[in-house]
Amino acid sequence: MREYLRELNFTQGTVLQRASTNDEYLALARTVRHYLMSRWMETTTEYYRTQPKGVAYLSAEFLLGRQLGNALLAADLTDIATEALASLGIDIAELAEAEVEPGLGNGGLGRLAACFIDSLATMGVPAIGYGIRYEYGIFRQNFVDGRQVEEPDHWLDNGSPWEFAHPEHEVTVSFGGSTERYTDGEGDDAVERTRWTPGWQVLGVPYNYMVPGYRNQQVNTLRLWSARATHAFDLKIFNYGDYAEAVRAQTFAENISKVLYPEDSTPQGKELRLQQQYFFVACSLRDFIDRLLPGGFDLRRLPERICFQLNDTHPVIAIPELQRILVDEEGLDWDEAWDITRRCFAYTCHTLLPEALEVWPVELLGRLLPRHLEIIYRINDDFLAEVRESRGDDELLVRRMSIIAEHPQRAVRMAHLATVAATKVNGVAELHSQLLRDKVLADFATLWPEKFTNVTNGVTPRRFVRLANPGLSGLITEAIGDGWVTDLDRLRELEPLADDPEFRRRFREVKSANKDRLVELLARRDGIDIDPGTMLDVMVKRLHEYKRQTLKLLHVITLYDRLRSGELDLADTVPRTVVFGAKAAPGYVMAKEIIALINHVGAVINADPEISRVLRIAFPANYDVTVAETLIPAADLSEQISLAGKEASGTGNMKFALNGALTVGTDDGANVEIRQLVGDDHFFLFGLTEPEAAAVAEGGYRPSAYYEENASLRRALDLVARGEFSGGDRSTFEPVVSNLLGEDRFMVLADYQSYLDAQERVEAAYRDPDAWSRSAVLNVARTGFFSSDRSMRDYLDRIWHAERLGGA
Ligand code: 26W
Repeated sequence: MREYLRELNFTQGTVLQRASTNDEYLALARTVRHYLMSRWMETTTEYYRTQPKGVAYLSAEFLLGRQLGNALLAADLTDIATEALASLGIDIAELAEAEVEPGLGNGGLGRLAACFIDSLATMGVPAIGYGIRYEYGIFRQNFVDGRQVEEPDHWLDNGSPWEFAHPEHEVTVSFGGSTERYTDGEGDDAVERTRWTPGWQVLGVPYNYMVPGYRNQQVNTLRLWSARATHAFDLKIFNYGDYAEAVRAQTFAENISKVLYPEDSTPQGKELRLQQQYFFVACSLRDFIDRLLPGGFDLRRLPERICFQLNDTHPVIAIPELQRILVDEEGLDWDEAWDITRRCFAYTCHTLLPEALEVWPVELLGRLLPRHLEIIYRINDDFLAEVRESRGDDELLVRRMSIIAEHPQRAVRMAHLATVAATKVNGVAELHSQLLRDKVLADFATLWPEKFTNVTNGVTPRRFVRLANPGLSGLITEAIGDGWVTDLDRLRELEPLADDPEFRRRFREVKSANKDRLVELLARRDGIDIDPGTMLDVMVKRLHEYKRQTLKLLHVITLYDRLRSGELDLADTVPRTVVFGAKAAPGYVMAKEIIALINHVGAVINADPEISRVLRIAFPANYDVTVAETLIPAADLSEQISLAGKEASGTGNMKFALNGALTVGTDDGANVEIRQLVGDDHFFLFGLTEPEAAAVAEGGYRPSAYYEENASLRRALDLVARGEFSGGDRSTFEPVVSNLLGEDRFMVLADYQSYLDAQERVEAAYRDPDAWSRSAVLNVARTGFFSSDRSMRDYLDRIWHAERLGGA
């Protein structure tokens, strides 16, 4: 308390009586930060002193969510802080609302990185996260006439108490220019080398964030890079007297870390994005070599000290960068350097969609990073020679496997580069890893079967159960003690309690209180009115055609249609609230149309006085980590309905199951493993399997056939086509309808009937609250496997072979 007041007075420069909520928030954040500081320094010194093998998680995205609650929890200060503030008349919950979450990621991949660094700290693994400190994170979503409008995310505006800038540790990063061969040394010692003369440079300033382990005295570091203009550069121009040009140059440099690209799954091939990727990776490698290794360290031993984990292809340019450092700067010969480079990297693939695999046009890469392009060519030449040697002169195979694509333009396939270089390549769920081996990277898996492995994703139980669901956490702890927070397998001990009527009753009480919290949030935040007495049916994730929000919507429209026609009896229908949360990439036209359609359908249904008693749609704008934390614990039903073979893993699916929602889902991604663990009786499976979907596609899929044969599907689509949800205008949603009827790349129509049947089973099950809550409790008890702590153990065993210090 004394600490808090001191922060308020001396750092915030205000007094209790006049402090704003933001002042109060900042003061508390600084107090907690102060408390964690000595542990942070100790952890860092300990790593430096013992020089263990560690992990550097390279990721263009870290979707952290709010920091305060997590820091208080990790430091075990929540109760003390709550009481102390209460005695000053301050409501800690209100103060926590002042924090703007750092939205430095798009979705699953960025949130996964955040879960992983939490687990690494909690497990005492020597690890550092490296990424970009975007000045603007993921855009804020607004709806105007039901259509998505993007606004910039000024997350730094009110100050960011969790970061520590270290301009004195700036790193210089070079771009452009040209390369030349030269002879180094004389006579017998002479060797041919390459010199890169860059065209321009920028500085990277590191910002450190604490990553506190859960009550274990460990605090790891997340280091995010911010771009600055070089001093020399602008000084020179200033001296020429061109002030405006100097300022322009500065802006140009600082643009690199200005904004997170909101594209998810469809890389745009933009130059600035490649600049971002090389920028953060070059800073991170330099930083690791110069600052985390002792002076004079022999880089030939680098693989003994570090594994650089590549979070998708975004940081893959690190591979030629390390090779360049070893060959051009350290003077190692190519083969020795390549052997070292290969042993330092591992690659995680997060997708199955061919269009999500990044490629960089040779023209662009060569202009921005001429030396790296040469290195990539050499890597490719050596690699293709290896392929020819082991597989004979199969030119088709060579062309398929080449790091360089020739069509539609010459381009570097980053996934191939990563696969060739990495010690290990992993997918993010069993099915996904299998499909990587069998399809996406099949040629590589044939050549190097031992390179491929799986690590099923996980989520941190600290944020997504302990913090987000205090009610359920209390109930669990009362039953089995609090060891589950760092050992989630112990949730198994709850299994017998699923048969205890009293435990189930209390579980329902918790769920119902969580719904009340959500109702309150949606009313306050969005002015949305929902009934906590209804089944809460939730689909939250990025808007993408493969995730099939339209399938959910067709179900809703069918319910509406049947209720209206009297085919379904209002009095005998299980009341539901269908909640959507989804951002669309700003350039993804179809996704934005689907958002508009959801909102328009919602407006019509919610305005119907009769039907809205049993069916409502809620689509709060700007779904983010903060909303997820209130929404997920309140959910009854979790929608995981991607076309089988398209969702690499999903991680929302895990969060819902762990919070006692039942899943209606396809046999896709980690759904497969969830269903295996919870059992078929507690999971609503529907839809084509991956091999079935592949066979349908092979045989020539005709969506219109389903339309013609299925009357209720026809009625639902016709309602949209006739303008029922667009004030009679038939043109508004014509693109959505004709896409479904004409192409339907993700087989929404093929799975429609199966989905409807599954939803009937859902409804029947929900009518028996006691049986439903039994299933819900079993979902919690049986999904401890999905802790990101377990994911980290798998990475340690299968990929990193790093050591653990202390830790839980
Ligand atoms: C713009 C280029 C680009 C390409 C791909 C940006 C982002 C991506 C990612 C691979 C998209 C992504 O977030 N993938 C998701 O990763 C999650 C964590 O592993 C999985 O759970 C999701 O299934 C997968 O879609």
